[in-house]
Amino acid sequence: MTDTPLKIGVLGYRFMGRAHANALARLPMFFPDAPTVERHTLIGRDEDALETAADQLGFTHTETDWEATIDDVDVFYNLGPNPLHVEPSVAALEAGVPVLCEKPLAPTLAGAETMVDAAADADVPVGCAFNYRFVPAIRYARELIAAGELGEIRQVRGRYLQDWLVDPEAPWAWRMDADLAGSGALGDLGAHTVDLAGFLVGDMVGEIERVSGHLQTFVDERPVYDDAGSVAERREVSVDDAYTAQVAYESGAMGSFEASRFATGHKNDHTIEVHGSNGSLRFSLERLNELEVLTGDSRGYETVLVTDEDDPYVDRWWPPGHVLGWEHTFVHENYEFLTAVAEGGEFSPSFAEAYDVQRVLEAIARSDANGEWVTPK
Ligand code: SOE
Repeated sequence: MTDTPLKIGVLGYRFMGRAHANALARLPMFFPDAPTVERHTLIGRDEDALETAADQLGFTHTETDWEATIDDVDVFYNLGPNPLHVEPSVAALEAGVPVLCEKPLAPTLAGAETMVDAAADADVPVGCAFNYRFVPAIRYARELIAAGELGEIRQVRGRYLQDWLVDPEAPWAWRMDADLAGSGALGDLGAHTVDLAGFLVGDMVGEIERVSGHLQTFVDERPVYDDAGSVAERREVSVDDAYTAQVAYESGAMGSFEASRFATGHKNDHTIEVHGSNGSLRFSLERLNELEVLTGDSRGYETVLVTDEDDPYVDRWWPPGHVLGWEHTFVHENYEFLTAVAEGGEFSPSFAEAYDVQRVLEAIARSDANGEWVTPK
C-alpha cells in the first residue's frame, strides 16, 4: 500500500458530504491500517457555501465544475443529488477513477445500467453507499442467517418510516420531482430496505420472481419559498410519499416492504425482520447496537447487544457496551471502499449489486402503474 495519500474529490457538501467527510477524518485514528487519504477537492455550485463547507470539512481545494476535478483526484465520491449520479460517475470511470456513489445508484433503471456498464469497462473499484450494510448488528444478523440459525427463510419484512413531509407546507425540493429524483420514498428509503433484505437473505431465498407495488402521493404540490420566507410559487410533487410492496422469491419465501415520509412520530425508523423455520430476528435502526434473536424452542426474542470485541468493526472503537452511532456506519463503509481502492480489490455493494436494487424499485413502480404483479427486468 503506497504512503502517498489518495486524493479524494467529493461532489456534494451537505448531509452526505458531512457524513463521508466525518468518516474520512476518523479513519487515521480508528482504522490506522486504512489508506492515507487527503480530502482534496470539494465540489459544489454555490462558491460561498462551498468555501465555508471546505473549511469545516477539511478539504484543501474547492471546485464548482466537477469535470475539472476528475483529472486532479485519485478517487471520486459522488454524493450529489440523484440527477447528478450518472454523468459525473461515468466521466470519472472513463478517466479510470474509482467511484463511490450515494444511493440510489440513479433515478432510472437506464441510468443505473449506464453506470454499471461504465464500471465494467473501467475495471476499477466502485461502490454504492448503502451504509446500513455496515452496522455491526446487521453483519451479525447476516452471519446467523448464513449459518442456518433461522433455518429455511420464509419471510423478510422491511419498513423505513420518516415523518419530515407530514406538513403540507414543507418546502418543495428536487426529491419531490420524478424527473430529478426518479421516485420518492421508494427510491430514497426503499432502496436501503431492498438492498438490506438482499444482503441478509438473498443467498438463501434466490432471485425475486415477481413483485406487486403500490405508490401513493398524499400532498401533490408544495411551496417554493423566497429568501424572505414567502411562498414564491407552488410546484407539483410528482413522486410517491409512501410505498408498499410484496415480493415473491424463487424459493417460495415472501417479502413485504414499505416506506413513508408521512409516518408521524417516526424520525429515521428503519426496521428489518426475518422469519425462518427455526427462528426469527429483528433489527431497528433506532436501536442500532441491538439485534433481537429467537431461535429453536425459545419462548421469546433475546435482545443481543452487538458491541463485543469480536463483533464486526467493534474492536476498532470502544470496549463492550460503549455503543456506536449512525455515523460509524460511514466510517466502516469508507474503510472498506478505500482499502479496495488501495489494493485494487472489490467493494460490496458494487454498482452491479446496486443495479439489482434498481431493478426491484423499477418493478415496484411498474407494478403500481400496471395494477398487476410484474417480474423485475
Ligand atoms: C432521507 O431523509 C434520508 O436522508 C435518506 O436519503 C438517507 O439515505 C437515509 O440514510 C436517511 O434519510
